[in-house]
Amino acid sequence: MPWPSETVKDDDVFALIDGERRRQATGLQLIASENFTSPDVMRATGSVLTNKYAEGYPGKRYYGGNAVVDEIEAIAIDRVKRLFGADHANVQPHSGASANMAVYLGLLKPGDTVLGLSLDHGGHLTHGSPVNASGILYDFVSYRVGDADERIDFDAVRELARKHRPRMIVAGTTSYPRRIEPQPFRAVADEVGALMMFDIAHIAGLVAGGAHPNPVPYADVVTFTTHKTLRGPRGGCILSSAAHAAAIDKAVFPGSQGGPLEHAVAAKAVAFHEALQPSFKAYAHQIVANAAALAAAMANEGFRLVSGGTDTHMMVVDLRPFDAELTGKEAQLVLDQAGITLNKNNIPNDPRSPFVTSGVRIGTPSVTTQGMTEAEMPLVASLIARTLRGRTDASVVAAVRSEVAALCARFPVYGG
Ligand code: DSN
Repeated sequence: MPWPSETVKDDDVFALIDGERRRQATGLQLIASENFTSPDVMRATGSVLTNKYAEGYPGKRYYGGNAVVDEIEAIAIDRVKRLFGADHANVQPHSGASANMAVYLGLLKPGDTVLGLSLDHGGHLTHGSPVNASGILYDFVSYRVGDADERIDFDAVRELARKHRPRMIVAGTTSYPRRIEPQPFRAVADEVGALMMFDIAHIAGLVAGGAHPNPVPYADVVTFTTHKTLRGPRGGCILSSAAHAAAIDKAVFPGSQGGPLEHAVAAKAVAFHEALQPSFKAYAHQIVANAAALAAAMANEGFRLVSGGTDTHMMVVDLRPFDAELTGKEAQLVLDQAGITLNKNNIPNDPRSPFVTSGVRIGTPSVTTQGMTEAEMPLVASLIARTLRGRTDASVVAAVRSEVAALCARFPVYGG
């Protein structure tokens, strides 16, 4: 029997997908964790591999018919190991959160003590937030950024580690604009006999492109998502030393996942291939150059950059010096109307709640994929500032919306 869609077209969903394509193409996409993935990555994601069950690993599956899938997954593993110089890779995690939970399941016992960066200082939900399974099942102790410089305070990390003797120390962030050297984390972990996990979800593409130090030689385990700066499909990945390989694989399947999404695994393989090309290095460095230029331009417009700037693909912007009344929530809403997409974000020690916030987070991976360079960043900053200054005047917001569309038309994603 044929599929109903051969005769009854699903105009509702496909019209909406087209609307989203238009939104992405005509607005500025400044969410630091997003990117425009390649047509080849999307082709693999939308392939017949979505039809296949493949519980297990290459050569050891619970279902027949996996000869082709085995080859695809083996290619993905080989490529990502080469990309990051890792001993072992598991490419099956459905997301970054799944990857992190699998690491905890594989290497910790419930109730073990773990150090992680506090969510409201730039950490991730899965680094021990009390509302997340990580914080419910494990005894997370949070470290924070320093009050004065808003950077990770390694003396404080060491002090907490000496006091709490964690089983694991988690490095990595979701809204922290500075480079993170892996060696100081390794030194503290060694001193107290802890494992070290580095979650490079945000910076995986920068690491792959040589624009951020690679923690793989220092960490016991490295986790990441494949869809942020790495520009692959939505998904997760775990790298580890050979010593932890068996525990990690067992924790992913059968420990916490069932059938892997082999269409996503194939798309990850495509993305790893793209990231192995010399041009990806230039891309990664351009993301960082664009973020530096945008941060400088934002400062010129009267905003305060948390920690004074950025070394990566993102910045966290304190709105209060620009306008004490303006919240991150209001900024996100009005910027959306102007075609500028970013997210509200707490700044360290924010007096406002995470639903309101005093800041926004801005990233440059998407606009860099579109081909924008440092030359466009002052205009981007001025479009943001004009919208926020004129936020109660619909004509200002509409005028910015037109300029945003004109700017994006000069840099058509997917060739227009
Ligand atoms: N939601 C992602 C981000 O935006 O940083 C992290 O999982």
